[in-house]
Amino acid sequence: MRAQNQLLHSRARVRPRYALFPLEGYPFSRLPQWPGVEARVLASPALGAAFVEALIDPRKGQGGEAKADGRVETFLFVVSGGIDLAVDGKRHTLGAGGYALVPPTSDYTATATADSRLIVLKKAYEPLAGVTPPGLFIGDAAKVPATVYMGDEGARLQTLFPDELPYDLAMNIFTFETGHSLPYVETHVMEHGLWFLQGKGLYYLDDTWMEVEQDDFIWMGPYVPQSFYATGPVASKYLYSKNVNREIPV
Ligand code: UGY
Ligand code: MN
Repeated sequence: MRAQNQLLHSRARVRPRYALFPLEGYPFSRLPQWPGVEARVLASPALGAAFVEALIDPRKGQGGEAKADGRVETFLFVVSGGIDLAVDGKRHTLGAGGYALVPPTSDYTATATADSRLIVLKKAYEPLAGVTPPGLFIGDAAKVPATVYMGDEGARLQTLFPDELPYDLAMNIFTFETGHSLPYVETHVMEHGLWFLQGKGLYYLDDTWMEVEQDDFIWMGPYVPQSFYATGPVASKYLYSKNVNREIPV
């Protein structure tokens, strides 16, 4: 934070179709679902996103809970620390890199087992006629294979859920070694909420290259041209969401 008599500058950008927030300068708020916990709502319909994504920083012993509403699915990812997650009364222990997709039909309670940082994303589940919605999915990013992306050994993609019709949401982790990049500027109807887990680089958003680093958040709305290259010195890693496997309503 700068002294009150110093000039201010920020990398924060909020545009109609994308946004970039460095964590510094993002004050926390309180959410009733996470009593007393520091929370930052990174993406929301107020921004233009069709989902809500929050950075949740529970101290040891703090937590949150939600009752099934039959409409909203919740993705929880442990960036650091750990949580005990009880879903419909059954307990699961998640350490750093642990994650869960809780279906709209389940209650959950999360309790931090250490001072922790979580990414929590909520999305209205889009049912598909004739397809059974997925049940609870629990995983550990350390155990998800990192596949070579488009022939580049220095760009690896982990898909945290099966890419199958029951799932209307993909959560992926991209890892780029220094100097590696997406192979083109991509433009697509799907939107992304992106949490930059590690490293630094340049992100192309709409028509401009922007510096990004660990603890930045990016929202990319539908059709925003996007690309990335990693500048190091450590590998860059980001966790991002994508709406998938559904027709686009007209
Ligand atoms: O899956 C994706 O659309 C991914 N290639 N986009 C991104 O990393 N910005
Ligand atoms: Mn993309």
